[in-house]
Amino acid sequence: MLNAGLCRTVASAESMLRALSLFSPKTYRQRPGSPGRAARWLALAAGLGVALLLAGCSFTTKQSALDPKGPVARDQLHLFYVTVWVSLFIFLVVGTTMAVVVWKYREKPEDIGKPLPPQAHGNPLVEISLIGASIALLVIVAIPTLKSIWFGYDLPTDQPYYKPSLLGQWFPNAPEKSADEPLEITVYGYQWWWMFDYKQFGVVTANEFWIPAGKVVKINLRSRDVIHSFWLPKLAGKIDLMPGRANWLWLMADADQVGAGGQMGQLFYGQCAQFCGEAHAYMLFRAHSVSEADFEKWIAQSKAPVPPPIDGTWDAFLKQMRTTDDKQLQAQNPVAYGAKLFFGRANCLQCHTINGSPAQGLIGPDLSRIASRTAVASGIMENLGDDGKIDPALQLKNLERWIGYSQDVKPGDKMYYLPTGLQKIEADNIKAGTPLTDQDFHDLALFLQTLK
Ligand code: HEC
Ligand SMILES: [Cu+2]
Repeated sequence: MLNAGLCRTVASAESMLRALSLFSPKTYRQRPGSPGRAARWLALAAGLGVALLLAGCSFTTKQSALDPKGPVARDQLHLFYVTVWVSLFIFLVVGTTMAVVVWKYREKPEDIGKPLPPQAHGNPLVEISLIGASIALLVIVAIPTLKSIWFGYDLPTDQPYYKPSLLGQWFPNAPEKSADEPLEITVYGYQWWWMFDYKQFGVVTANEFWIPAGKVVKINLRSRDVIHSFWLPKLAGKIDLMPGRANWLWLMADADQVGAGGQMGQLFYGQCAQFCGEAHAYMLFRAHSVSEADFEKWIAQSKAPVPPPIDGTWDAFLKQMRTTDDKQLQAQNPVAYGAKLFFGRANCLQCHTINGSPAQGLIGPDLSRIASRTAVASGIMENLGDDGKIDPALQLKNLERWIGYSQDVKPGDKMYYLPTGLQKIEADNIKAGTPLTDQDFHDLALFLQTLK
């Protein structure tokens, strides 16, 4: 079995090589089993086609590690290029030697039928020098690799180049106890979304996070279930989030990376880079790099409790909701009706948090400021219009679709399939004769859109 497979592999490799031997001597080409002229030209055309396709690659796409915008990614790119140049050198030397030997010692018409030349062992001097050269090349790669590892594992807060990066040095409202620390964000990986916890400020967000441009940020990497990997190609990565292990990394966006200003800032795109289950490919995230002033505003706004849709306290609002008629409320105040569903029949509060409200669920993303996000469901449904701003109509459509049909958008997602998820909630509502309708999903989405 194995042998036959091996033979077949060797045979097909040989015929592939033959197909490419466009310029082999006529005698060889005319042997039985050699591919015809058409096959050879086809092989050449395929090769050129691949080369053309590769030429279409861009270095500056959204998730290109070849377009760094911060010191860590720049250092990683430098290491990458060292490796590329060394490998290219090896490739050229080996490739050229092979090409010369194959051409020089090829089978010529007059050789056909002659016995093979004597088969001898190689030259010891050449072999030892090749081993020496390989070791030298590995050392050339190892030195910048080690430097890079140390660079990534030392918070550079004491380097003049990065000053001032300690919270107290640039953030007048920094909490007392963390004034001598850099900004820290603890990232929790979930199947299949991200939680970003700014413990120093008591602010939590999900799937999109905000950083001040030009400041060192320490990112603590934690997992709530399986292994994930944090990768923001233009800034830093990839380091794993492992259950039971306290990994971390630091990153910094260059000081000029603030986009058009405001809280949108400059967007950076990232994703989970470690296979983590069914919806792994849909586990994306985004970073907004903003000016210092906008970052402070963002923190202040994120700390503020969310008011209920009708003036007063949440308790008073929910009490009032109990006595309202659904149909009437839906017609008069769809946002309030959406909130009523959220805290009632649709049971969204068991998994989601809205800051300052009775919804304090921890199973799904924090929704306190869901309407300020540029995508829904960890980066897979785009809210941005062509002008690069959040398009409210598009966002509404995305939220509606996600709430009603999340399992179509992101197969396997836990919002639907957990034992307490929407699948179960819908089944219960259907049993009670009050199934959720598309209009309900719409009103829920309208309510979420008020959470800016
Ligand atoms: C069983 C727990 C659970 C329930 C109940 C639940 N969700 Fe979720 N929700 C989740 C999880 C988990 C995610 C993350 C899914 C993903 O992206 O893989 C999520 C994601 C979301 C998102 C996307 C958040 C973002 O950052 O883009 C929205 C919006 C949302 N839920 C709204 C709702 C609404 C409205 C309800 C009630 C109808 C609801 N959820 C009920 C668990 C739940
Ligand atoms: Cu993951």
